[in-house]
Amino acid sequence: MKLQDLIPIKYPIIQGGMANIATGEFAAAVSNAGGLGLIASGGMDHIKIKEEIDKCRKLTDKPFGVNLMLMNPDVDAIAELLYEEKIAVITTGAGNPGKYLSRWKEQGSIVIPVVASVALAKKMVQLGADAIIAEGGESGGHVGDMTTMTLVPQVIAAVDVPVIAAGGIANGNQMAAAYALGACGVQVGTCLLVSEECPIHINYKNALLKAKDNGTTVTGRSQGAPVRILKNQMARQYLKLEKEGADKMELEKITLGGLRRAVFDGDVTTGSVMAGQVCGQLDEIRPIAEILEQLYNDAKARLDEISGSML
Ligand code: TUI
Repeated sequence: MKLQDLIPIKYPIIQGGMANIATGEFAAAVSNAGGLGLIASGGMDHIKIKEEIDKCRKLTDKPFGVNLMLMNPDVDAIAELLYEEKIAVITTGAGNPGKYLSRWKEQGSIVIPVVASVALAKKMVQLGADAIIAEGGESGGHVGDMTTMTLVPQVIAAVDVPVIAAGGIANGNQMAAAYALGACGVQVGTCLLVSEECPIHINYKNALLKAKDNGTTVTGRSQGAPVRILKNQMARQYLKLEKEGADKMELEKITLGGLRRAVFDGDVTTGSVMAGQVCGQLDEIRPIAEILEQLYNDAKARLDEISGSML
């Protein structure tokens, strides 16, 4: 199945959630450029999210969605808001959205949970999910243990709904690889951070452009909440403390407000600079429309090229 048959979008490309970054304005820019833009709910309460939804509606007549971050303290009120607002597409992350699914389906939302395991994918489909985003640990932010290469085919084998691949996708060859694995679309985040329209501090963008292939690390494994971020002073200190067996309180002291510090203040030294492992591939700041068009065209060209050359 084509993702464009499930959601009327030009390119089969969904924007990743990206807490504190993906505002209504940013989501509208992604949707206007031909992808599926999403308003991220991480870091916002339901009142602020309602404002972002209103803004997005003013800025685009294309479909857009909201990503519900399930660790958000205001999660129940946000879930209800998404129902009331009849949000066209709802994606979720960092947890199990099972208890909200039937309510969202009542009013016709397309529900696409982001999962990092086969077990959660199966549960979500049993509860009525329309599609699944299978996200490998190459991605930025909160991550699971599996890689995209291993997770996507195993999720596809386990469920009978369309599967979208995420994690480690920022160019046409990687998008083509996702299709080779059987995915019907991709979710991308990190490559959109270096777009002209992305509302993060310029220091955040520059840190991404400077980062090399091994520029990220995963903090928080000891706390059961692994988060992929750029290596910086904070990340090194955090990993050292984790190694020494520091407790939750001590660790939280250095990460508290870290994402906001990076996004809004441009503090890329002690801030939490969430990014995926594709950061080493990024070398310029471009308009979203150009990023999406090239991703799509290059993936098509790559798939044409290999279909004639293999075996
Ligand atoms: O959710 C994401 N990525 C995110 S959320 C986020 S906001 C944040 N801020 C500070 C600290 C932590 C998070 C930044 N990036 N991706 C989707 C995703 N979901 N990855 C992994 C999972 C996941 C993990 C465990 C989903 C479910 C789960 O367990 C569910 C269960 O039932 O056990």
